[in-house]
Amino acid sequence: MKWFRRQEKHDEAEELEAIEVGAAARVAEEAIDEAAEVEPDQLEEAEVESEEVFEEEDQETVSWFARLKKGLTKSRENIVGKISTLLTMHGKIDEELWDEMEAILIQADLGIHSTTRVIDSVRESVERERISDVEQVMGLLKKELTRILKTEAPQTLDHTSERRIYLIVGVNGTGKTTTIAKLARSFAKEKQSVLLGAADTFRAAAVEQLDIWAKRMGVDIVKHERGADPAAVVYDAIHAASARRIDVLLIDTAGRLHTYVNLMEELKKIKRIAEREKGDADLQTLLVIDATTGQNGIAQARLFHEALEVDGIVLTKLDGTAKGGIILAIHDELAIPIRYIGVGEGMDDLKDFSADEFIEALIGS
Ligand SMILES: Nc1nc2c(ncn2[C@@H]2O[C@H](COP(=O)(O)OP(=O)(O)O)[C@@H](O)[C@H]2O)c(=O)[nH]1
Ligand SMILES: [Mg+2]
Repeated sequence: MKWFRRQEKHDEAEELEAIEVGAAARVAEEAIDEAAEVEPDQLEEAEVESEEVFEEEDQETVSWFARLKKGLTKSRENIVGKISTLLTMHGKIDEELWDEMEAILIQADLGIHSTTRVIDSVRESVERERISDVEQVMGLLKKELTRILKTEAPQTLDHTSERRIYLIVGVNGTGKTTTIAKLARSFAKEKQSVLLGAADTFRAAAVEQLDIWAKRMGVDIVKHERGADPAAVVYDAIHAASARRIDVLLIDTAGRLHTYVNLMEELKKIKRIAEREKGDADLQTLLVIDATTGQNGIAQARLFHEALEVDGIVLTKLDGTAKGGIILAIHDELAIPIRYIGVGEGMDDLKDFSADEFIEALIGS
């Protein structure tokens, strides 16, 4: 990775760190200067990278489960590894064991609420079933984590609807554009027609980046010049998709504007236009959250959900964190279904979320 990209990631991480419910507006305002212009070499970099990703992908035959397992390595070591060691070392079920387990789950970002739920429930099973063998605790834990991750709502999006529009929203750097590319590729593989809408008109780089992906994937894109009204792009994209009877329209949006309030107002307007113009298409708003931002991602989700009524979450970069427990906190505290998870930068590193598969990859049997 080139230095400036490392730096950029670092800056983004710091910025995300700073976004909390009360501070969101101030942070977004401070961020404006950074967002203004694009370095020309940054675009070249993006192009080279896309090619690399494709070459890599062509050679990749690794199954999704293997990718998921590999992506969750850090979290597995941090959660399961530590708990296994604890169970072995401690050797008995007592108050201290629960306290230690609680500490492990909290530092893995499950959040206080889901941690308490998990521990209470495992304890209850232990008491009810009169379990004294510490080795059985892991099995109970796995069962409880799966239970929490399974909601009554269907975990996958309704792919049966004939025409779909996905509005992809989220803070900059979370992986919106990459997710769009990954989704476009997976839908195209299923022989569905795909159109991209470049409604992040705030940064020229954003349109360019999406344009590059569109070319690589051989899908069409609707774009306007930089600074254009994103709602107008959405309007045009929806009408183009409708006229051409396109199966899936994926709309990229900005993650940073002059003020946080501006961003939400713009996104609300985009959504209003999309609702009004969608015709017989099904509209879904997907919020992209970077798993490496931890509890902060939950604060972001609350803000976006409040403004936009998000239909589902795409949790990216699970491969980059040891705190994959965030997935439980999101699920438990927000009650917004997780639709897709990303475990790498490769084009095949995004899939429908399945609770069973996730827990199997994290804990195994
Ligand atoms: N490791 C990893 N990186 C990802 C994942 N998803 C996206 N990224 C990277 O995150 C960075 C920002 O992505 P981008 O799509 O430009 O974010 P946007 O600003 O929200 O559009 C890029 O370097 C992506 O390759 C993921 O699941 N895992
Ligand atoms: Mg983007």
